[in-house]
Amino acid sequence: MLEGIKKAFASLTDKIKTTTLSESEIEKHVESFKLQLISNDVAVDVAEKLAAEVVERLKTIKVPRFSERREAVMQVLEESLSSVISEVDPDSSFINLVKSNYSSGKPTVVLFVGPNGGGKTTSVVKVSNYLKSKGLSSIIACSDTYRAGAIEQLKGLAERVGVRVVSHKYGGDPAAVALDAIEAAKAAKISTVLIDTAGRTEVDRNLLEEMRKIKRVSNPDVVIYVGDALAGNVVVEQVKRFNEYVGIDYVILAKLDADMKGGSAISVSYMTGKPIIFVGTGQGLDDLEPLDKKRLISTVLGHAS
Ligand SMILES: Nc1nc2c(ncn2[C@@H]2O[C@H](COP(=O)(O)OP(=O)(O)OP(=O)(O)O)[C@@H](O)[C@H]2O)c(=O)[nH]1
Ligand SMILES: [Mg+2]
Repeated sequence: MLEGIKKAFASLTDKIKTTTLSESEIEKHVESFKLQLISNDVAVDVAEKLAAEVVERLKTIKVPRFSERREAVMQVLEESLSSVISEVDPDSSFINLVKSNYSSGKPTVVLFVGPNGGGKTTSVVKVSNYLKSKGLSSIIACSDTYRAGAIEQLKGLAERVGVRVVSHKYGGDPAAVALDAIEAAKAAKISTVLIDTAGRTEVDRNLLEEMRKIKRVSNPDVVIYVGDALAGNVVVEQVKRFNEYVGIDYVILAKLDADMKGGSAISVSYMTGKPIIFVGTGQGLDDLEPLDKKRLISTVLGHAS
């Protein structure tokens, strides 16, 4: 996982940790570091910002001894990475919102959107499972009435975590399914309604209009974009477009476990202003984790705990 960017950071550290280098030597090494980041799907703006910060901060390091210099370099890289990644703690944001809505008698409505095959349906069920682990109930609306097999897939996954799915027929109105699920949640005092939707691309006008309609009708408290880490730079562009169309609050980056490069995890929050709330770390329904910024940075810098 994340081998590409790990390598970029490791080779930069190797080159600059041992001796005190001239400014032009540092700049040369950082330039090749920047290109390595870009080739591992780090957005160009983010790679440039990281490179500029690293150069700036390295100039201020004046420690002659090897071990101290290595530590100082690591700290520079850590701080630079930290300035571009933004996390949000699901427990203090999302879970707290669910709890406070519940205590005032209303369900929290969460709308999941994203491109085809990004990981929405799996992530919806994972989030339901996560809520369950916090003692919170949920119901899922199958608002993908479009793709063949979508209802059966969702029901099959939901059964594994014991959560109820509200569905209509294929070809039905996805917004009506969402409304039904919201009514069912109110009647049964269920704390959260998770709305799974059909995959769509940012160029498909009809499906984008439909997504807007689902949002208008269901009036969600939270909108989550689910994207595929393997899509790299494409994720950044898609989050921006989806945000323009429907407005999103958080990103779930699925399939991080399979991502050999790592650029989207580093770039997406900085480029879009939307924090990553969870990352998908496998196909199992427990494979969902809050983005732990410290751990991500440790992993990238190769001293994971
Ligand atoms: N390795 C890995 N696979 C994942 C992860 N999340 C989802 N997948 C797999 O990705 C594939 C697509 O996932 P879905 O949840 O069906 O994606 P979707 O966005 O609902 O797809 P559509 O409804 O067709 O748009 C499935 O085979 C999932 O098992 C993850 O975090 N890691
Ligand atoms: Mg789906």
